[in-house]
Amino acid sequence: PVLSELSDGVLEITLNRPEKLNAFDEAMHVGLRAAFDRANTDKDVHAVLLTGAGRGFCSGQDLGDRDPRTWDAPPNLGRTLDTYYNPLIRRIRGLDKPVICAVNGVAAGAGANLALACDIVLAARSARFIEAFAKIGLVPDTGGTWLLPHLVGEARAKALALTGEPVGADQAEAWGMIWKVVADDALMDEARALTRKMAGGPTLGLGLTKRLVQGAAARTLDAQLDAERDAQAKAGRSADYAEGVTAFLEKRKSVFRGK
Ligand code: LHQ
Repeated sequence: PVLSELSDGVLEITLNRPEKLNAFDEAMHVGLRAAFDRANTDKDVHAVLLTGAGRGFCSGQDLGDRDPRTWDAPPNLGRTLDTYYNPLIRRIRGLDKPVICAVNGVAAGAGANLALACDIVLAARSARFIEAFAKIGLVPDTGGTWLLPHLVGEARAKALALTGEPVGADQAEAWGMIWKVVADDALMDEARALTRKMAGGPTLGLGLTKRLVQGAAARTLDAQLDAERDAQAKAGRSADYAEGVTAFLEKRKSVFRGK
């Protein structure tokens, strides 16, 4: 239920259960985990593009997996989060390479928060984001209660989470919930071009940049200045820094090697 393909430094990962709008079942979790593990360990991967097959991006947990009409006792959803969703979000945020998300259609529940956890989110104009959890008596998970207030502020975060009202792609862009809306038929071309560009970038510096921005919320300005100093010291020793400056001085395009 997960396809992945490597070309030009880009690992393109496609959620592939289109008949269920790419709802998460166990096999999809296992496949997605394996794809992100490869993104982490394979030196040929310099950026990741995550998208969904068919008309949806991801509809969250497969609600058919646990049918309350047939269970003997309620399931332990905390364990499901510990086993599957939380490690997935940690993998994405902890990956020292850019993760671009192309939201091709509806992103609901854990599927919405999976998209929001990625580094750069593009969405088709027809896509929508739905914090569907309240409709079934659950709380937003998969990072939603942290990501939403950081992205759109507490007022919108609470209203979205409490009502489960859909947010269209244009609204999401206007609120700063995502990076950019793209016409439906241009989404994949634009997302691939952006991810290829990221893959051809100074990977070490980009990874350090991602970590700095993510870490900022938990630090004071003073501590962040120190973190920038430490990261810049590393970036300053990279081959790509020397190449970037040399290319500038030689008035040519830089050729980064990702280290
Ligand atoms: C689905 C699903 C789906 C199964 C569409 N499951 N089949 C974490 C820990 C552990 C457990 C609990 O949850 C979590 C986190 C979560 O993610 S909770 C939130 C789970 N997701 C939802 O509540 C969303 C449920 N889906 C919907 O509300 C709608 O399907 C949306 C708004 C996503 C799309 O609506 P439509 O565009 O009208 O499409 P549709 O409803 O007709 O869906 C197409 C098919 O996909 C349909 O199957 P069918 O056989 O009738 O054609 C749906 O049953 C199926 N599907 N989502 N999550």
